Amino acid sequence: INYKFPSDFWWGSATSATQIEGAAHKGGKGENIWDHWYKTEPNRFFDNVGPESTSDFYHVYKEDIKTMKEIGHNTFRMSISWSRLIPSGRGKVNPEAVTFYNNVIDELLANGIEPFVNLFHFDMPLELQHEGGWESRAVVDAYTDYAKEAFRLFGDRVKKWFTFNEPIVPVEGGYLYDFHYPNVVDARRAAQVAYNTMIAHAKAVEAFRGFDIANGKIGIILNLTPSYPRSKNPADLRASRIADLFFNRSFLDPAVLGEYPEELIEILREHGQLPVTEKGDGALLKANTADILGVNYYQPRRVKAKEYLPNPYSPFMPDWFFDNYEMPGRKMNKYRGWEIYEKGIYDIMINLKENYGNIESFISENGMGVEGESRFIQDGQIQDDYRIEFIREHLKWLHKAIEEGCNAKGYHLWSFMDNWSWMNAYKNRYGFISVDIETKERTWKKSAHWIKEVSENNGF
Ligand code: BGP
Repeated sequence: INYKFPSDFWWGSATSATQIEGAAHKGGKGENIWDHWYKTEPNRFFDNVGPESTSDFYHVYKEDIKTMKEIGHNTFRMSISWSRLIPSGRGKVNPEAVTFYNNVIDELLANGIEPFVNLFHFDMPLELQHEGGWESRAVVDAYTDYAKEAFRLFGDRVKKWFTFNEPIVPVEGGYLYDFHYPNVVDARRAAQVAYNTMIAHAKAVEAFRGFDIANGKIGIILNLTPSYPRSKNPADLRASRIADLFFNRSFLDPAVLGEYPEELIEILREHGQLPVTEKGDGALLKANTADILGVNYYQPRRVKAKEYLPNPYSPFMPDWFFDNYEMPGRKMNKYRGWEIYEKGIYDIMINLKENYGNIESFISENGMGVEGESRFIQDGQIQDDYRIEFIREHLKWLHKAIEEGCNAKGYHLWSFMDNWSWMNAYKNRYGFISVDIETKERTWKKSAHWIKEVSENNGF
């Protein structure tokens, strides 16, 4: 074995409630923005497939958890659906949801798999979105109550908690670039959404500490996309620094260091984009930094200085400061259209070590989406050698980071099985396990056999 990982390394995979549970209108679940958006604009979704049944985890979780054990998982990342647990977002708890999540958690533990539980994966309860979603401080309070309810119900068994998955994505998708509901394009409102999400995070962390959960840790999951400049010339360097401020440090700094970067505040102030704050927010953020950080990494961001200056009369956008840069010769995942740059995982970890107190972290998502994956079926199995190579090359860089003292504790593939994804529905397949979307039948891909061996040997 050339690459041996620490003996307590976490091997697992990541999922989210909306993407795997299905039963969107069953078991007493309330509607969230995805159920609603699909109902009103089905054409936005690939193949007109919505979140109604997805991979049916709600009904077949036992079988899936058995498979997780068989492929060597010792951890599993899932999310709780807010609108399943508390159908209108605040108030009454749904007893069927409590039973469901209790069953899942107990089944995982009985199989020696530690649940990593995330509270929010893009799935705002519809009624709260109608109240203003993350633009509203009342919604922040409703989220804090929901988080408390989850800690109270499941904190005796769940020890790893996460407040949000990729909180920048609802900001980009819902308030800047029109790929999530509510399809607003307004940078100032986006800044408010980002800020209030961060306040919700800090309030949940504060509440968590009040529960005194033995050995419990709480953190946040961020999609960190290292921002690489085209060249070392000052204009390119500035462009990449500002992209980093907007898309990484806007959450990373307050979550881990307890404060926003000065330069980001200055830019927003200069352009009249500062969010509304409340007295005491600064102290709240400072006192409630994360214990643990999940890192989702798919692809880097490459930027260059702006070619044409933005029209000063057009509405402010982060893109005023940089252009995306298509580096010649970069390696692409041609089945998904994303760049593959394995060393990015190492650069992220070194940055966390050098600038973020070497916070305990792990890869909470990394993976390779493939469109039309059934074309790789041979002998009844998807021969996903490309995925094996993808994972292996990323793990090599993670291993190097660990050898150099980075505090990286685990690796979670996106995803355990093929699942429904936001606008893309079942277009991009990510799983170790393939799912027939008609019959819901599961089949191991070649990578499932491979990860079983890697996890059991704790290396390769
Ligand atoms: C991440 C999300 C996941 C998942 C993944 C793959 O950003 O946290 O929920 O969807 O991306 O993306 P896609 O399905 O669009 O290829």
